[in-house]
Amino acid sequence: MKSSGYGAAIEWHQDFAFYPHTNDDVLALAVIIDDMVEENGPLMVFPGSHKGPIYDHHTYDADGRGVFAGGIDMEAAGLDKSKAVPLMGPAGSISLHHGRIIHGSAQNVSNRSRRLMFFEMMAADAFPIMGSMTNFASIEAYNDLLLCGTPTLTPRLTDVPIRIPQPQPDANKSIYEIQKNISRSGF
Ligand SMILES: O=C(O)CCC(=O)C(=O)O
Repeated sequence: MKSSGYGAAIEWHQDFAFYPHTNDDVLALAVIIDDMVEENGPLMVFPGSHKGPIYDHHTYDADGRGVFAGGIDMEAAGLDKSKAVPLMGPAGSISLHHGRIIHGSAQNVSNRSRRLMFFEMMAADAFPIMGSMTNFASIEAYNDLLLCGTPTLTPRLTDVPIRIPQPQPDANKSIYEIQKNISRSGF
């Protein structure tokens, strides 16, 4: 949610960097609650970037010690943000983005709010390796969340790029808080 006038930017990142899975059949569905226009900080994506690498999402101190900061240093990564496209539409629309796609959103500089509700989902056989934001109490609790398909105890392992999001700054923080550790904003 971004309030009118000051809702903060979400720095460029890949969801898969937060929660690598055994395969990349992982996506996020966003329900657009307020009309999404250029001025209120729409979600922006780099088309095709879900087929590329997982970029470094760490920030480093003077001694080179890194901490997961949940965002990409765009300059260091050689990424040009003019290549990103906004996902806009009237309230009630949805957007879908792949877990590996580079995305982010600028500050809300308009006089209207910007609310999006995300549902993040994966194939039944894509198991989190680390960093899942949902704590599953048991395999039954995990299976209860299946929308379709068959529960399995056999993860599908595919050749996907992975980085481990460790060390974490602190447990149970929102993306806004995690990204406060980023040394250089991409917006
Ligand atoms: O709210 C946004 O603009 C993006 C949020 C996002 O990318 C995330 O929570 O992973």
